[in-house]
Amino acid sequence: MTSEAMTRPQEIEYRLGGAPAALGGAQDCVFQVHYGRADFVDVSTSPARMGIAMQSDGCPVDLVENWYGDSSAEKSTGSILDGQLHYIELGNEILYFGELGRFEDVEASSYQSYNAILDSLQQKGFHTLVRSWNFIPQINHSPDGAIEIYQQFCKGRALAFDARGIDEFQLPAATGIGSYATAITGYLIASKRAGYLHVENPLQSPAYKYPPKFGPKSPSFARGTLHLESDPGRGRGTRFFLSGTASIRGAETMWPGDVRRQLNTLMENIRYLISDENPQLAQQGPAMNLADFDHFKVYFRHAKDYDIIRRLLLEDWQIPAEKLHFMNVDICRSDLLVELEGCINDTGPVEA
Ligand code: 3EB
Repeated sequence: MTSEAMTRPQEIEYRLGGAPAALGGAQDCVFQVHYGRADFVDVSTSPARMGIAMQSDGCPVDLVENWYGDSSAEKSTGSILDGQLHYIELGNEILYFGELGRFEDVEASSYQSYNAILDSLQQKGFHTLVRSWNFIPQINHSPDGAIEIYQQFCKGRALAFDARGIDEFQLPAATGIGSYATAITGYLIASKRAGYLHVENPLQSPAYKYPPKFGPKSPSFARGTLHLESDPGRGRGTRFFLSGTASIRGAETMWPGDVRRQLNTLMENIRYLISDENPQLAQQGPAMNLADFDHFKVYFRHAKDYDIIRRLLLEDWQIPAEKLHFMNVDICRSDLLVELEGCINDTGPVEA
């Protein structure tokens, strides 16, 4: 057996909703994402599984992400758009996964996928978009004379939100990042529950207000989404989904070509976003800090930058090695070298 075959995948956990396991709420794993070599969808297994091709030639990726939900919640599954997208509905929570766009006609196909998801959510009564992940192959490529693939995707996605009358304050936390697949894939969660707050960062322009030089339609996402659990039977804790965060101040990329300074700037962005200095968070539950994160995913453009990024995160930012998960992929602006996202599963009780 090769040493690679003996290595076990790293694992991370997310909750669709419901009480944290620590409070004794029974939880089932209903969905798994396998970050590694290949793109695939398998709805015949339990949990349903999806693979995302995030492994470059130089940087192995073997990460399993487990999504948990209340065992007692009623479950129903199905698909939309002729099986292009699947959903798992679990009481007040829902998760969609599959193809979010095709490579032939990125804008139209992304519009179609998002439109189908938003239509399905509306029919089922899910009013709150919580978090989405969008994996976009050849993200910086401009087909002859056209805008970049990422900008085409952003346009299709934004038009779908516009068409449904979803305003900017309802946009979820998100990631939009490169991949090695042949289609745009991803997953998205939504909820019927109250207590979700989409958060912006005063250090950064809201992405949905980026000027047109970054693309004809701005990216549709919030910097983070906080959930304040107010139902005493469900734990009174908070969860925080951090969007992909890069070295952007205002709307501009800071420190092109300098990966150390980009990492420092993006970490300052995260620290400020989650701090009580952020006016949106000052009155919302317990203070959060970097040590509360359960994991970070670290996307980096150049394989050669892995060592320096890892060392800075461990030494300067004191992030424990086991919380870090690295993927060598392209990032939505060609001058961005590194981007981080993460999740806080439970910051502890909300003050009464
Ligand atoms: C940025 O701040 C970096 O298009 O869904 C981060 C998170 C980024 C989400 C998306 C893009 C997206 O603009 C890029």
